[in-house]
Amino acid sequence: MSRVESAEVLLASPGRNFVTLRVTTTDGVTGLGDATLNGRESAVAHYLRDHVVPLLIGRDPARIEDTWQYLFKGAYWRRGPVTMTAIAAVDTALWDIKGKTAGLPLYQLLGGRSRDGVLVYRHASGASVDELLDDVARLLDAGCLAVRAQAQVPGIAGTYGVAHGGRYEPANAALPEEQPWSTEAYLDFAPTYLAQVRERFGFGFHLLHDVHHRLTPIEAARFGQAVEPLRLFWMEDPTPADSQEAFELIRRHTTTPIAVGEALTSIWDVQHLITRQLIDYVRTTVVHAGGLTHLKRIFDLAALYQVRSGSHGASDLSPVSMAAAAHLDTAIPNFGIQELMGHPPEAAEVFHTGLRLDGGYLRVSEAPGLGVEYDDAAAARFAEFSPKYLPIARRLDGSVHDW
Ligand code: CS2
Ligand code: MG
Repeated sequence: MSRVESAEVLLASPGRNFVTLRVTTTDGVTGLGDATLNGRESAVAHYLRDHVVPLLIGRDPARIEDTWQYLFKGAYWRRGPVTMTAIAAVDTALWDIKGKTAGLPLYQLLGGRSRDGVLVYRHASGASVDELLDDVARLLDAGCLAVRAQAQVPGIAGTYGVAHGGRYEPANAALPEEQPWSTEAYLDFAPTYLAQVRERFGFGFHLLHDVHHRLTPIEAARFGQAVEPLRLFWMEDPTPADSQEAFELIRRHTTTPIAVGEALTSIWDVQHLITRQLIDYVRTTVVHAGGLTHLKRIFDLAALYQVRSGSHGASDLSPVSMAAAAHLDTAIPNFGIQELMGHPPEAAEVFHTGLRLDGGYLRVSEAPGLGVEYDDAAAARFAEFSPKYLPIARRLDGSVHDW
């Protein structure tokens, strides 16, 4: 019987930091899992090397559910991003191995195709409204069907999601950069530029916006009301989800759809949000919410309450995650939309994926498993790996705010 022979934690920085787990079986089959936790990469790398890899050696790679339970319940300490990212990496690698062993692309093992393509949304942003409008035009011209729009709030350097020099990478500093933030300025400004996007380009595409945890529930309710005529596909993370009940207040005031979950790591973190129908899209991901096994469990719960998936797909989720997400998105009945921020070009040298963007849809390859190859020679060219931090937001009075 096949056994896990080795598991390697691979660090590479092709344009940004990525942590990858590669599991190899005694039959010589390899599986890949993304283990990247933006700004805390080495914590997961150490967790895997010190506490998980030794437990994997000699295990039956086919026992995916059992391995998940073993790592989750066996840790005693529950949940949390480091643990759940480490478990996710193992889980994804084992699914990859199962697909390769069966000779089937992963979506086939997850129930088969529910759709031809995976609707994705791309990012448009600008340091000014004119720049944002040009960026939206660029994406719509390229055939994009869903666009997230973010513009710099005048005078507020801490505005989330604005690309500088054509690229947006949230974790880019050796120590956290501190940026000023004004909720008042954002609340006055954001609805006006979203309105300009609709005025210029109409309603024939999906428009999304990420609030990035910056508002209180009542502020979020006000924002949701203000943008109702613009018919957003969603407002994302309107308030931090540390309290799931907080969304009851927002829901009472606005019909703007809500998406939450990119920073949440387990089914229990979204249980109330889903079962009370406080959100419309759940943004948990393969890499941070315990892998395909656990994410499918979350999406199955969501399906009972007419909540759809809308997985996080920022550049800090590696191409391995994007491939795994696209397979799950292809298979589940209650798929909503998939974020596709894209990666620095160097990442494609290390991760060869068969993913294809076709107009506004992402299509998975028919290669067995995830369909991703890790190029060790290319990774060696990007071996320099140093900690990078996300910024920190401070209100104008100097106190720390949610970034
Ligand atoms: C985000 C991310 O893509 C998104 O919606 O909110 O940019 C997020 O800030 C990063 O993934 C944090 O690592
Ligand atoms: Mg977000």
